[in-house]
Amino acid sequence: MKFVHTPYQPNETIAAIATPPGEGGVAIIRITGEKAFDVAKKVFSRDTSTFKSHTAYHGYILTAEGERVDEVLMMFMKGKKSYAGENTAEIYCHGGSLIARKLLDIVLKAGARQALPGEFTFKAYMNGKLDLSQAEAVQALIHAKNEKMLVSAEKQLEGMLSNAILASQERLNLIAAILEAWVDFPDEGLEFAPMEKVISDLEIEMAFLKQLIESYNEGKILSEGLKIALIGAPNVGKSSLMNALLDKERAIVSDIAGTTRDIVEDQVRLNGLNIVLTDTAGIRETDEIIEKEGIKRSIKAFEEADLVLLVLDSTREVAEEDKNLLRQLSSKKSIVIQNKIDIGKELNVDFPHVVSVSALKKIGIDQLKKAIDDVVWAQGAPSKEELIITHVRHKEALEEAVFALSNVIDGLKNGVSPEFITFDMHAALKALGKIVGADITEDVLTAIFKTFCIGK
Ligand SMILES: Nc1nc2c(ncn2[C@@H]2O[C@H](COP(=O)(O)OP(=O)(O)OP(=O)(O)O)[C@@H](O)[C@H]2O)c(=O)[nH]1
Ligand SMILES: [Mg+2]
Repeated sequence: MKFVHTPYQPNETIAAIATPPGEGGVAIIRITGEKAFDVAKKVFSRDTSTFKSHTAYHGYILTAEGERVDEVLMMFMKGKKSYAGENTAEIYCHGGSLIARKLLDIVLKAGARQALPGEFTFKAYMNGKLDLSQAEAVQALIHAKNEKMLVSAEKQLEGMLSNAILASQERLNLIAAILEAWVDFPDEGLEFAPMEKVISDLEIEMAFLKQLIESYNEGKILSEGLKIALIGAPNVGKSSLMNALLDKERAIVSDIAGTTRDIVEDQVRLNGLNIVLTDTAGIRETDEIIEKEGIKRSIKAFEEADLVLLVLDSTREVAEEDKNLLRQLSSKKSIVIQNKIDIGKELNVDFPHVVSVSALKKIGIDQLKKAIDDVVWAQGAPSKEELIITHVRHKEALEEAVFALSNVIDGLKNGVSPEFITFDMHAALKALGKIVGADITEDVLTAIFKTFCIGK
């Protein structure tokens, strides 16, 4: 593979501060590449020629003029036995951002290039330490904001997804070989395997891939979080509930119907998930031009939400406008909330998830949080053993594979010429290969690695 157009050049020696910016106990400067040890030798106060791999040596970093800049530990990691899978030198220096920056400049002057975002991981990928899905897992691991995402990223890093994909490819390869035989030996081909068996094997494989695609519903919630919209008629207490869930006075509350005119958004962590909460304008018939626009936005928020909280006022009967909204809910994950339960009474609503709360008195808020969890994980929260995909790139590759396999099956059932069938079979295999990084274009690679932080 050549990398003419991407800024990631696998043969170059690169360096970066591998620790986060700011002050800390230690900072690490990582240098990797063919010339890593030469660069390290130039900047270190000791003779490095006898350095053993994976052993720390004490010394000083010197400027080109021989001036001591910092007292450090230096470690060499030879060959494959490093994160990037190539010669690596690491300098452990004092953890101020200025000092680390200064040392990095010295290292760069000694012959290394500043590493690009994710370039160490890119090298690990190029040097066969990780496949692409594992490289993506490194990124997911760093950014994991909840326990479940962490577990899922760890499994992906261990290669659980890669292994599942490779195993599927292996099974499909066997079928592909049979189909090839049909092309090469059309007369005797059917002796290799009966058509029904080939089709049923393909169907089993397709079901497996579809199940992985399905798992993205959960994977997306873990990796990206959840959008929750508070919807309802005016004055039912949506803004009050927003504030209760956020535990701060974020949205304006008043007893005037039509207080909230625009969308109010804020983030909160609920049950270990990142949630974007959206408060909306109360929905009713109106000729008032600003309110009309607000209601338009409410409807948009409703449509975009992953979960809808429909708020009712328990001090009054369910009105026609409430009923209208209730009817819309069937298309969404949703919970009906009977608010103002401190002064109201339970309404007669027929809905799977109904929770009574008082946003004002903060009654029932924990039950609501629990109900949110139940609805989000209606099919069960992902268990530790379950393989779930959390990258949209993987989902799209799987969909491509399923599409190609369905063409293969259709082709077989309809007696399409074997050449076309094998073409689709290869397309399916190729699509799966994208997940682990086979046949990946430079653009895709660059797009993946540039989202990483510098120094990883
Ligand atoms: N007693 C009681 N009053 C509440 C409760 N929740 C809200 N209210 C009151 O109901 C009125 C309306 O509350 P808001 O939160 O502004 O209602 P809203 O649904 O955002 O209204 P709009 O923005 O106009 O659509 C305010 O006077 C609140 O204090 C509750 O649980 N109990
Ligand atoms: Mg409001």
